[in-house]
Amino acid sequence: MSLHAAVDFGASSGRVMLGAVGTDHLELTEAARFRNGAVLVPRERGAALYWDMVGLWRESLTGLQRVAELARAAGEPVASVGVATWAVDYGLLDGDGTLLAAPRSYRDARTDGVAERLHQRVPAAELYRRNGLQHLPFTTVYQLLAEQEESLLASARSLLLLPDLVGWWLSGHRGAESTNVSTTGLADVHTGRWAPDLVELAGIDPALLAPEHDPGVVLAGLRPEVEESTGLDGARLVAVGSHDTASAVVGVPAADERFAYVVCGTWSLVGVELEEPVLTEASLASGFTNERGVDGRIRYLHNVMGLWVLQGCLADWGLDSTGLPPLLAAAGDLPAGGPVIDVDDPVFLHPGPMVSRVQRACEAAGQPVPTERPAVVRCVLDSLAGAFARAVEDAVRLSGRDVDVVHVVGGGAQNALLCQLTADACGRPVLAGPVEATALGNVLVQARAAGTVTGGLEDLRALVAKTAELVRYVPGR
Ligand code: LFR
Repeated sequence: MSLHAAVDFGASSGRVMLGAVGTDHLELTEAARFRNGAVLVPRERGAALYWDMVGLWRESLTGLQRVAELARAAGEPVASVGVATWAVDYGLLDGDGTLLAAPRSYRDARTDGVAERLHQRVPAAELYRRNGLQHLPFTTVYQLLAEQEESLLASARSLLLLPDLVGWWLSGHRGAESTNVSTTGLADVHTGRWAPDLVELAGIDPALLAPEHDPGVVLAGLRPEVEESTGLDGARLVAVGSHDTASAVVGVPAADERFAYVVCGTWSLVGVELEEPVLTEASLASGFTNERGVDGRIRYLHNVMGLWVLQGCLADWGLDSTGLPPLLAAAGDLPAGGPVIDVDDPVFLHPGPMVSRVQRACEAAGQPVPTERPAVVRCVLDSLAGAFARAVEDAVRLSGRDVDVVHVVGGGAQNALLCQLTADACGRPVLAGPVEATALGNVLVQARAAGTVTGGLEDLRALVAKTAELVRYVPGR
């Protein structure tokens, strides 16, 4: 048995977990949970949307301190720490390693129109063949093009993706983990390594980028000051699937390869796992991405706007997630066949009032406009379930991979109405759970690096399947 700490930042909440892993044992204990969200900060040229990275760092240290206490109580040392966050965003550092500014959020409006301008120079189909990514306006390559308009790049000597930034703060190791590198648009889809031609296209000095490494590598010990403040003596930083979705896909309790997944959080990432990328025109047209998974697998998936839309509605009503259960109960009592919207429409991407955007989308589509809260919730969930089903069907059609079951992992696995609607829309059984798939994938890769568990992703997933509580939803119930 070995103990590992998982630092896991999501766009709306973060957590630090203690994982205990053995050949027949997999258990998480929550050491800290905290809210997260991008914040608008005024500037002369209009506000910009930032992540409070320093605040997240403070929460990580507090969480790691608690991890050390829990481990001491269990009488076992913590062998290692792994970090995962959302993808594409980065911090810029000067030559001294000082973070030059709070990292910008991918939802910032600075990338509006940037991709379209680049595609006039380099056709989207050509980029797709090189980097394998669906068109999302906020992919790092487009953010860097927008960054050229700002003053920060001139002083930057280093660019670190967010989990690598936290890793650098923890250990002093400067690197770039390959699952997250694959989301930047700057990497070769076949190798997962920085592609010089794509880096040039982004207009940045290649020297800003850190050397790539794969998940499972032991990177470094912790900085003495981090050891001292957390009490994590002797723990090492281990590379995990630092893109949260990559770790979550490791944590999917699939029995064999005939599965689709919905990693359902602020975003919902819907797809299959493949050995080789799919780079056809049809794949590009359907908005499918080829991101790198742990062990060199391909996460062939589509980004569905996800619970972000629901979270935005709750925020409009002044509610947090505790206000959701009664709304879900009422929404579940409404008949099927109500209004649906295209949740992938970029109008939903930026922060701001959400209910009115949902209502306008219904109106524009010539559908009944939901006014009562349960009707709005039902409209959002029906729309998400429909989008999940389309993405599963597309993934099957475009990749040729047959799928017997749809695994829903992440926070959305707790939403019974969404899971049932998803099973109904997909016409396939849904297996829901675990909620903390990202943290599980994180600690499992660390435990494998420590030698506590062995084997491929199938073996790691078998351990999740054996230890997690899963709920099965059958279509048409
Ligand atoms: C999910 C996620 C998605 C990525 C989006 C933006 O948390 O990492 O996979 O497309 O956030 O980074």
